Amino acid sequence: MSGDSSGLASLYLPQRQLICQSPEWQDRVLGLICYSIDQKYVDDLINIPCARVDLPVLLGSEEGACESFMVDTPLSYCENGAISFRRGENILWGCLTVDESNFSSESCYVRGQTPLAAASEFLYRNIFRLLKSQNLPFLYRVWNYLPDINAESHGIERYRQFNSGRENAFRSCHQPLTGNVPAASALGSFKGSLNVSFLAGSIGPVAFENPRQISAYHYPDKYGPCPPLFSRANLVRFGKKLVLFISGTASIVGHQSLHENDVIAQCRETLLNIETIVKEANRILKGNCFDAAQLLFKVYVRRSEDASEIRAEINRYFGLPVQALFLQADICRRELLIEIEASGSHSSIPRDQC
Ligand code: 3EB
Repeated sequence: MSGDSSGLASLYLPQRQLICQSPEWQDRVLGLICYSIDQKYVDDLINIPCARVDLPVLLGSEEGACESFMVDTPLSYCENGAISFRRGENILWGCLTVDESNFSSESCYVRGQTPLAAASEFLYRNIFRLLKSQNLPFLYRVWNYLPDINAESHGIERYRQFNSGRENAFRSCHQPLTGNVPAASALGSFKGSLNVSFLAGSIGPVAFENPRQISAYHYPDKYGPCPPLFSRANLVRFGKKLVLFISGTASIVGHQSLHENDVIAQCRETLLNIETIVKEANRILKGNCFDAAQLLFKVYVRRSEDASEIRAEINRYFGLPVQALFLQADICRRELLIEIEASGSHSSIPRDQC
């Protein structure tokens, strides 16, 4: 999505570039997701919501990096409880962290919830409450980072605990549980707290699915008692642009993980899933609005030593060097070694071409 002069644009920046941004940039940035960024680079970011996520940046110059979300409309900054956010007339970007240890009380256990499930429910309830009060009800895209995602506690994997807390919040806030659910990514971090960033707005998104995969919200219960609530992708109209958000995508066909222990085969399967989602977007829009090779990618790699081979495979697959940020993270199924998210934008005018 980089380089756009209008609408919503996303851009990756190495941490050292954060200190030399113009006042105009500071006025136009909705929010930042900062990966392994040194405190000194965020100290000067005043009134810019900034999610700090402890995932190592790979293949760069061994320094932190961030994703910045830019708009061309006036913004205001606010804090509401645990949430820091910036909003324009039709768009809002926010982030919050929640400390699980605040949810270890008797009352959670009485409700049959683990601390992580209770913290996840609290967090999502706060997001939905904010969106309602801001009159920007549609949640477009969520980035979920939780420590030790594959670890088991209280007899259940932590990712599954997160899923049950998320589902409770969706239910109690009267959100749909299928169909128009947000696009999302969910990754395991190595330290820190449960950390969620989100983009929301006033215009309803068009969520859609990947024909090669069962919708995550219909996964069978062998993957846990509550399914993950996200759509494979969505399309959002913003200003003159149409923005495509592709959720975290992995080597899953139907509901099954494929190519255990083969990171390159997993990478190819993931890219085929992404290409299929892009084709689906173009089919819905009745035009070749999006080209997979031109998207902005974020590549989560379980084993840092796989990163350069993965980068070579992605560039080979598309036949050109793509824009991508590589991060080390745990993926939500133990056998998965890679997850890739992507986004892009398209000038939505003239309407008849799209
Ligand atoms: C998958 O396809 C891989 O729980 O929000 C990808 C994106 C995944 C989002 C989530 C999980 C989530 O099931 C995992």
